[in-house]
Amino acid sequence: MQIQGYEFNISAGRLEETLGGYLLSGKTVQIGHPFGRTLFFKHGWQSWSEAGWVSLKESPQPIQPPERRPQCDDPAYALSPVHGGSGLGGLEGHDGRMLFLGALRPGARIEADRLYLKGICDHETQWFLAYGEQQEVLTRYAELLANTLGVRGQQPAPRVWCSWYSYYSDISESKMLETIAGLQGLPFEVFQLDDGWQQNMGDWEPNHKFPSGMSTIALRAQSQGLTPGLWLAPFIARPSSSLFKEHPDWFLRDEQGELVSAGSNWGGYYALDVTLPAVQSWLQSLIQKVRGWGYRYLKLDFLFAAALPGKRHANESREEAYREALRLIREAAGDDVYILACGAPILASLGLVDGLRIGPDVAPYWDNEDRRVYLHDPTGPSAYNALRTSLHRLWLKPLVHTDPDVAYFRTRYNLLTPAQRAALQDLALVAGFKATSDPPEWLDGEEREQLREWLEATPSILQTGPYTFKIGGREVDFSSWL
Ligand code: 9PG
Repeated sequence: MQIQGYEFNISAGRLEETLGGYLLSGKTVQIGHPFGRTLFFKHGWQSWSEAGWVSLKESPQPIQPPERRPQCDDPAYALSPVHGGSGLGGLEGHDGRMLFLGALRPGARIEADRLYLKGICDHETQWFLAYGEQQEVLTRYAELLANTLGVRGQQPAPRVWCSWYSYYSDISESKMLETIAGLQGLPFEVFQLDDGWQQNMGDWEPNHKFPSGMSTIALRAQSQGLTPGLWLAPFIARPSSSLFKEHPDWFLRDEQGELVSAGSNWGGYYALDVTLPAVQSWLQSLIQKVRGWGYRYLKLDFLFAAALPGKRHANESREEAYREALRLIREAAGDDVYILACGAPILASLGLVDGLRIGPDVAPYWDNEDRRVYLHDPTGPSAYNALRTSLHRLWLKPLVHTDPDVAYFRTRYNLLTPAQRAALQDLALVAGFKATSDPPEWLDGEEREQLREWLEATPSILQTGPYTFKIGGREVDFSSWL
């Protein structure tokens, strides 16, 4: 059929017109297109997975080394010879507009080659098909997703201080109490402890560096008007953890009964089978426990692990299993707890979490070329990788708070140029989520003042093109960084 002057050959169960495009239904749908080896809008599976335009002229290259694949993108498709993405995707047409296909439920794959754009799902679903300007089709898709998956994060996102991108896991009670004290006079709303407080991945109890227990930090933050925040990775555990040793049968295995690896850092770790009733009650008590310690902002990380391919106790699709586990967590946390999902399958998290990390980790340096170019891995920590993927996920803004990761104000321990630091600061403004990890004592007077002004500012944000914005009166163009 003809759409916007182009001939597309559509096969789908049903097709009906909707505002801005068409609704298709079926487990698989296929659109023959006339654009040849054009650009493909790839949308990676989870927070850290690549999102951006890639060329169909080059074959997809598997991420190296293989052990890293489970935590980079959907490992089910790590070796796919065809370009693909998760949930949604598109092709650039001859006139620069976009042929777009997006599923209205989680669990779908989009594939593209020089002849077809395909949608593949393990269950019946509806799809939105459109041809138009990138901004318009993505905005319309977000509206449709809001109806099927729900929306959270309507109030402005909180301003967060997070311990990761300065101290990494080298945190302690005394250091954190000092940091909280130093934050006085800076308009933060959340003080979030990151990785480094726990005994082990899986054993979510304070380690020896937090001798008075986790409530101490929470109380001190609160007494200074800050919401206490805590990082945890509820769906994973290391083999050295007591959790794993006591319950090896709680962990996800493949058809052969072998444990499914969830990733290779920390000497490797495994994923819980979140459909097991015993695991579900363990998860709920974990969340109630940290709530009891006083934390009201939870950065839940490595969430993809619950949706990895494997054989589960309950016969649900993997993204349904994940979504159900998130629902149980939300129920245990209560509605007044802010949940930031990180390393999280994107579509399957919508409607259940308040904030969503939309890119890989930033770093105080621009590129991670060894991994990005030679190992075909665009998910390594770097300002560039974070900026690129986050920019291609801003269409999610009407559905959830979109977290592009922290911005830097410090020059200490930082290789970013002033312009690169400014790009990350602006990215946070356009994404609507402001966070930093800069310890106040690392900032000189001028840097502290810049941070304060940035935290206080509430400029109007107008998107004028895929990569161009008006922030207040200022024109900002991110395309020169891409
Ligand atoms: C804490 C960090 C921070 C950060 C998260 C997440 O080895 N890896 O592939 C790997 C990927 C991401 C990652 C850490 C390790 O970062 O995004 O903000 O919370 O965990 O460990």
